[in-house]
Amino acid sequence: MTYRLFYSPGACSLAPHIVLEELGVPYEGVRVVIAEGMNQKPEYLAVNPRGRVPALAYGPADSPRILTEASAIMIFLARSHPEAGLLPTEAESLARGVEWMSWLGSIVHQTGVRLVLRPDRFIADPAAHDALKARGRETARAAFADIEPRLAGQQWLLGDRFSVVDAYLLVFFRWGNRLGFAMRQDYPNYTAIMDRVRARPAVQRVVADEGIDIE
Ligand SMILES: N[C@@H](CCC(=O)N[C@@H](CS)C(=O)NCC(=O)O)C(=O)O
Repeated sequence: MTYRLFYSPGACSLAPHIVLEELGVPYEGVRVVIAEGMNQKPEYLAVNPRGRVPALAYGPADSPRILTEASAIMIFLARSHPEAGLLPTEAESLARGVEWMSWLGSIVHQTGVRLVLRPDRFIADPAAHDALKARGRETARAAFADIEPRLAGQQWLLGDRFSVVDAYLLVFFRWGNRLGFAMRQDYPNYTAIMDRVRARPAVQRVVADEGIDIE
């Protein structure tokens, strides 16, 4: 079985993309470039009617199953390939990982970064966009301030082993830079972990493949 990951360069799909590469399993990356509106084309809506990335196709080639939501895809992949150790199995550590991914994927992504990058998705009237962007920036700033002390002295987010949550954190680190936050200067604990993530060969391959910059 070959996985197929539908992704857009630099989107939250970067995290499951990294996870697939880390696992070393066969997969095909299918580019669905949001900036070109490909996520709203009928071909992609047939895959994910919600019109968002990521989506993962798996199972029989002639009748694949589709899984959406970055955190669900990462949990599925990590648990399907437990030998890679990309997610803890012990109850509290696993719950910590899910706690992080839920918060990142809801509050930080949808009510922070998305408000800044896609205010049109919330209110069509351009007159409202500056206020939405300002609100999103404040949410993102508060999130980075929340993340930073929690990472003090940590080798990786969940302790002594790289996990899917570290891959997910890279998405937000990159977005922070895109939003003009001085990530390296203001969030040294966060940056130290991200430097370790970025040094991983699998991460370097995915960043090159997507053709993106992190900073
Ligand atoms: N809750 C979803 C959010 C997915 C999402 O919002 N993806 C963005 C890219 S980061 C997207 O597809 N945006 C397309 C659009 O808004 O048109 C997840 O965590 O996977």
